[in-house]
Amino acid sequence: MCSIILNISEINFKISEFLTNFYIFKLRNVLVLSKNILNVKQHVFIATPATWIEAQSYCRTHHTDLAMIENEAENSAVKQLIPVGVDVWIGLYRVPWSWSDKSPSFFRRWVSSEPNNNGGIQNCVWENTAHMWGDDYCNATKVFICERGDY
Ligand SMILES: [Ca+2]
Repeated sequence: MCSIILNISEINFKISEFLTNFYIFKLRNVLVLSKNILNVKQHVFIATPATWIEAQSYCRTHHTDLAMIENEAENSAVKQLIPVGVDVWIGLYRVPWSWSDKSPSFFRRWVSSEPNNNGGIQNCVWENTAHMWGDDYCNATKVFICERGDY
């Protein structure tokens, strides 16, 4: 039988070493511990403007769903696809804030003035080229980001 006794400062060092060598993030409903920032989803920019519902339908037919952004790595991957000055639909909607597949949303990245729910009916979410988010009318037409992935 072998045991290792560490004092508190050694334990703190081990924990900080652990945290700098691993990433912890939520993927769907699972907490993932990884040596690398995983991005198992592939994101696809769709340049044809559509309402949020039309965009969701298109993504589900041709890919997996509208982009559901659950961590900083996924937000960066999506941002890289957005043309400068363009807002895109992502798969987030209100009541309460949920992803397109009805999973709860924990990661958010709102513009400081958003969500303002203008008129009380801005229930769908766009992302801009600064990868910040806002709400808008779901029947507004925007280009959009689909995702596909095995999860
Ligand atoms: Ca708004």
